[in-house]
Amino acid sequence: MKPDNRIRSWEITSEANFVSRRRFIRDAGLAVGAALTGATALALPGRASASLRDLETVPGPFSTDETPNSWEDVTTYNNFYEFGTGKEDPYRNAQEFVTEPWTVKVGGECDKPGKYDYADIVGPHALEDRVYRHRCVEAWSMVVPWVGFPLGDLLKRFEPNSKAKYVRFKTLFDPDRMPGQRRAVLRWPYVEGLTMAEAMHPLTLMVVGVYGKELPNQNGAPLRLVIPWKYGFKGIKSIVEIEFTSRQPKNSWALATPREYGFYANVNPEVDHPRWSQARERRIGASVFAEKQPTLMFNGYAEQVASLYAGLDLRKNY
Ligand SMILES: Nc1nc2c(c(=O)[nH]1)N[C@H]1C(S)=C(S)[C@@H](COP(=O)(O)O)O[C@H]1N2
Ligand SMILES: [Mo]
Repeated sequence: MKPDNRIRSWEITSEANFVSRRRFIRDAGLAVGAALTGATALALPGRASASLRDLETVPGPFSTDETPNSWEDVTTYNNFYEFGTGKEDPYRNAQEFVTEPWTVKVGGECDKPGKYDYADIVGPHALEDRVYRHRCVEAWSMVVPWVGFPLGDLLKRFEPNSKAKYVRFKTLFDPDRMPGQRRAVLRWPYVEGLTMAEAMHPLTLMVVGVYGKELPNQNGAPLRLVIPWKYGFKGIKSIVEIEFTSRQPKNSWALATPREYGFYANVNPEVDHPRWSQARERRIGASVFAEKQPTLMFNGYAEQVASLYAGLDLRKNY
């Protein structure tokens, strides 16, 4: 598997920047440093990367060669409403979240339903490094070096039957452990869904880590989805349930605001959100003087996924 001294692409780019940026911030003072780098939350307390386990990984396909965002961008600028609605809230509020033991209930239209613990879910799969573009519906983006394995390889093990047309995912519901769930900002638990074709697509990842380390809580520990051609909200975090269904499942953002968010949520610069344009995006961590950059059809993964939507009206099916 991975030789111990293998250097991954980001280790010579972002991690090096990360170290020098920290030194710079320490020397220059937080306010000045944060203003110049566009970085956020650099002085917040929390679990350092050093306390997260290193994962044994192999290089995976489909990685972009764009420079990954820093560890700090990826782990302090998050959306995870179970831990608050502010971008730094997940980092501040998820540190004490305990993800061991972790059980996933699998059911619906399949021949191998059951309760599987984390080791059952992850154990048989080789963990891959995949650097993906990550585009939030709020018109910002990052580049993230995820660690995971193809979701389809996992789903096949549960032997979905011929009635399985969709897969539905559910996040943990536990307001004692997820303080954001004490407020009705969304209907809890968070739910998401994919068509079987989307779920089985080789780009779709079950993610267990980032930057070669196990997933920090704020990024959706211990298991979350990443579907890189869709808006970030499809990437449901802290998954405890997987269900194969014959009918299109509801998803949290479409339930909350159906006029604004649909089931598909494919990144599409030509279909605006009712309240803002989706044509351009702000790259987190870029200079505060940088221009927004153009958003790419299917977030730049059109070659791989456009055929999934042949004949579908993407304006209606947003
Ligand atoms: N359970 C759950 N999953 C979630 C969210 C959430 O609030 N709750 N936010 C989504 C949104 S809007 C985005 S952009 C991504 C953010 O992932 P990141 O914080 O790892 O960048 O997580 C998605 N998954
Ligand atoms: Mo998002």
